Amino acid sequence: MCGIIGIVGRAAEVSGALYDGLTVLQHRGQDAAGIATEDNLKLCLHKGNGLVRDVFDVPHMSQLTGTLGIGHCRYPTAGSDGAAEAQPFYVNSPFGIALAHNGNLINAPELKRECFLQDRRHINTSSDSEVLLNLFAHELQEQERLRLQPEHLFQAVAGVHQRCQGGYAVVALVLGVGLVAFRDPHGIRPLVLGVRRSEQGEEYAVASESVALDVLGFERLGDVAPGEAVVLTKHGTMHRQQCASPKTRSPCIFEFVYLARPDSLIEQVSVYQARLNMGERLAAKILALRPDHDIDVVIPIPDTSRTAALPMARALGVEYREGFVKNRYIGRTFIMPGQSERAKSVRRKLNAINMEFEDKVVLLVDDSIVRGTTSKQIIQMARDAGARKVYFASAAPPVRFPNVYGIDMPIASELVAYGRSGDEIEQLLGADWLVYQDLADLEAAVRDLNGDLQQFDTSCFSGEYVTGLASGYLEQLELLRSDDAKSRRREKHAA
Ligand code: PIN
Repeated sequence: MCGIIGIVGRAAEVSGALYDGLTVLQHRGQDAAGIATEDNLKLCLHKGNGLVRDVFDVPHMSQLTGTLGIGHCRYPTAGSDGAAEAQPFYVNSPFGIALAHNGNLINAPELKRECFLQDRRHINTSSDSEVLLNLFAHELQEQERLRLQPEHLFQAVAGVHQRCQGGYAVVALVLGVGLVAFRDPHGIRPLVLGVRRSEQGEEYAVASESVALDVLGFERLGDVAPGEAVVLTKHGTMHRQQCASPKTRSPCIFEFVYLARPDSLIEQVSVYQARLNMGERLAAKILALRPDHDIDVVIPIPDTSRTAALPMARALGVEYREGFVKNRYIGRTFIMPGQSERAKSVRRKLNAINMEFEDKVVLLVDDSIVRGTTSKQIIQMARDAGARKVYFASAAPPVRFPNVYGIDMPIASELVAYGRSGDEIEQLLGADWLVYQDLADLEAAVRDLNGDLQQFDTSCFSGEYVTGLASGYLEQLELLRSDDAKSRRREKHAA
């Protein structure tokens, strides 16, 4: 998962706004960041490993001149490592193109081969984003135009859609022309479009989440449609066109569970309201299973689950209390690579307030259970703090399958729910009762807010992949993504 942003401004340098936008999207990836701007046919690019605030300083920012540009913050997805794979990526031909991408191409190895054998293009990293950039560059080259019109960019995007499979939201800067933004034909990864009216005329922005538009004062025009491309010219005009044959819109449901900020709107759905709905539905399930429950108190595991825990407490007729304090200066555990580092980090990250647990039957609520390592430790912390019984509720169903569309979910064998029944997971985590949201309820929690959403990418819960998967794909992923493989790669980079 990554964050992307693109802005075509009018008067002021755009780099400050891109920087601010990236800091608002920082929750989508803390691994690396980059900004590319255009100043009179010159590409200005700076990128590196780390948080946005660490990658850019004043000298860097002052070199990022021009009124249009793109930005990226990265969360490691399949194969991404090292500063060389920070985005945006750049190719000098044709025209000069910089590109930032959120998602994952599931046919990247074949495309990489094709790029070389058919298009004579060398891909220098293992990043699928570099593949995507070269494909787009090739398709643009095929237009055989010196002066590009929006229609040529649309045709190039149509060519990309025909060759790429997977989840992708993309923003590219084509020198001398402007920006082009597009989303995969299933609309798995999010991308929104906004406008801001200045004295000089209209300014446009695209971003992974609407919260970035809000903060920069852009009015939300809506989502980029699945398969659609939006061209924002350097002269400040906007052009939109559908560039793929229609597929069933299938936004990633994990954005609503955990990835997106609650103050974002994705597919017209408030992420916050969706999480409230998840809490309502989970409480209804608990009441159906245990109408005479003995829960004394609902305690969220900060931060994401707070939104779902609030209505749960009300529906269950018990108090909502804060029982854990999180050290806000430590990053999300989800993001720390390597099992042992993760295991160590939980106690440093969370501390219990004993008085909220002493002699009580507590219902802990989390947004999801992935590896189960933190959940297990948190349950033990609740016991150590004096809880009489510890129940655990997950606002999402069991995560049993890897994600292949750009979320760095562990491989199947590292998921606690993989191949285990609810009772087995309950035992392994050490909970007195474990209750999961049902998938139908999770889908309904989002669909209730936008009836047009008939389908979601629910692959990590259901094992159903909307794009289909080539045979052997998941096995390949095991090799690439396992914690062992990751630490081997880290050692290689450190050496
Ligand atoms: C963390 C949100 N959420 C907590 C992410 C832990 C799974 N984990 C997914 C639960 S926060 S584990 O609120 O954004 O800080 O199952 O892998 O142990």
